[in-house]
Amino acid sequence: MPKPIFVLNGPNLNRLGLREPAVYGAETLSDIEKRCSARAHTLGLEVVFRQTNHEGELVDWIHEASEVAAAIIVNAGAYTHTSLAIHDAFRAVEPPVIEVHLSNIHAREAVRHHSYIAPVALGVICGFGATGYELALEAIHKHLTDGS
Ligand code: CA2
Repeated sequence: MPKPIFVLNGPNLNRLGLREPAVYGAETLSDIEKRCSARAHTLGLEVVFRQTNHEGELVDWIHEASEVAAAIIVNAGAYTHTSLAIHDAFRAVEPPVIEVHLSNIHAREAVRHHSYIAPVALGVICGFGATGYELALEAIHKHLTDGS
């Protein structure tokens, strides 16, 4: 059986669609999950889609993904900018990692410009809203298919 792509979401992303639509868009995380499942289906991929507000749970899921996933797409929310623990977890995994953000973190406050994940990721997609998750699936599909 082919390995799934883990799509991991961090803190507060369960609140998407409820506030700050100008920054993060109007779609809920459930809408984004549906878009990911549909896009994955067209690419012949399977997605495991999760969200947590807890740093340690995210670390546990990264460890789990390292055993069972073909790749990891991650929007770690604010932990992106703060978590050495998540950086260390990603350093130790074999599957390729793509970092996604709904907003363009580089056009926002300086504290959001640094990512602990970017140095251990294959690539970073930000600023395209929920479409970024689909772009990440396309990128990972191409990477897994031809190594690009
Ligand atoms: O742009 C992104 O995807 C972020 O990862 C979102 C995080 C933020 O801390 C990062 O700097 C960039 C925040 C997600 C919070 O989302 C909310 C949505 C609606 C209401 C409250 C929070």
